[in-house]
Amino acid sequence: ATAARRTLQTGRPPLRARIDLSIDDTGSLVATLSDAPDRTISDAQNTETLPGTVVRTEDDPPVADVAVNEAFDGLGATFELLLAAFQRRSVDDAGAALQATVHYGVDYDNAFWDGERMVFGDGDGEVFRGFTGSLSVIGHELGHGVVQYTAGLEYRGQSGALNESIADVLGALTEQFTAGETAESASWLIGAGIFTEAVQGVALRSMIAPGTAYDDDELGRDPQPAHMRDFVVTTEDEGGVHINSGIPNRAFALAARELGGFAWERAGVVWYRALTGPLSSTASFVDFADATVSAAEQEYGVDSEVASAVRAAWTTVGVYE
Ligand code: ASN
Ligand code: ZN
Repeated sequence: ATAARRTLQTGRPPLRARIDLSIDDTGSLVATLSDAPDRTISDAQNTETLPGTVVRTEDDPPVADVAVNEAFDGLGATFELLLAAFQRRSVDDAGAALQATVHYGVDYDNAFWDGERMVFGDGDGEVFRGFTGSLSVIGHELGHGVVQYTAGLEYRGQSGALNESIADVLGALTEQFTAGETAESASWLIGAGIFTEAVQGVALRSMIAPGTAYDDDELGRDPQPAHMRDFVVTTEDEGGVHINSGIPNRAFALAARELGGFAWERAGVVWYRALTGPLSSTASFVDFADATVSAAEQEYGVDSEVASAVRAAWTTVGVYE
């Protein structure tokens, strides 16, 4: 006997679907239809011209170029996290195709979201290896896409630091989801392994211990604060968006560790609800903290351990007194 079943995690028809076949308890063949990513990877061939030449699309097998496959797999991992944890269908929640360009520029020491696609440099080989080598970096860049389609947090000052922090949260969750790591066992590092051996440092940032990711002759000390008393007022970096993100990053990691288990299940859901709820594009840290507390109370109850862990985390980092 055969049975065809349609189980969509979102309850909506898929834009692009895959079919998984399995045998259920009664011996029936079950066909499960689920949402699937639609990825296109292009190669800028060390120019700064976007998008570059298409080198791998969704149904293509792996190619010889490692960066292409890392980008492809990283986009897939981020897509799976968004779907499994938040029932979100791609960056726009409408099944948008995922686009990335690799080998951008010459010795280019960064990766970015340009409003439409993820773009990855190869690194200079002295300080940085290629930027596709870290799943948390890929998840971070796609995370900027999610923020763009949701709260649209303005990229300066506290709202910019929240934009950066939410990108880090989605990057860390992508890595943890893919590796099956719990909040306790996870490293909470963003960009582990993208520094060369010449650098004294483990990663770009540490969410659980901001300010400790590197201490290097060339790069200097990791400038991220871990508490509001050390909030950095600066005109650089759009008002320190990559610096002050340490404060909300630590709040997330602390709440997730306090709750235990998989971070995307409770802390992640709370942060995602806050991001997708009625949040201003110019939200401050306190505004976002309030949004997470409201989300936790609505989802789990006013007296729930989730709501109290979220309140406690914002208090520990000094956003709440
Ligand atoms: N890698 C950086 C980021 O995604 C690039 C930038 O500063 N926009 O935040
Ligand atoms: Zn970013």
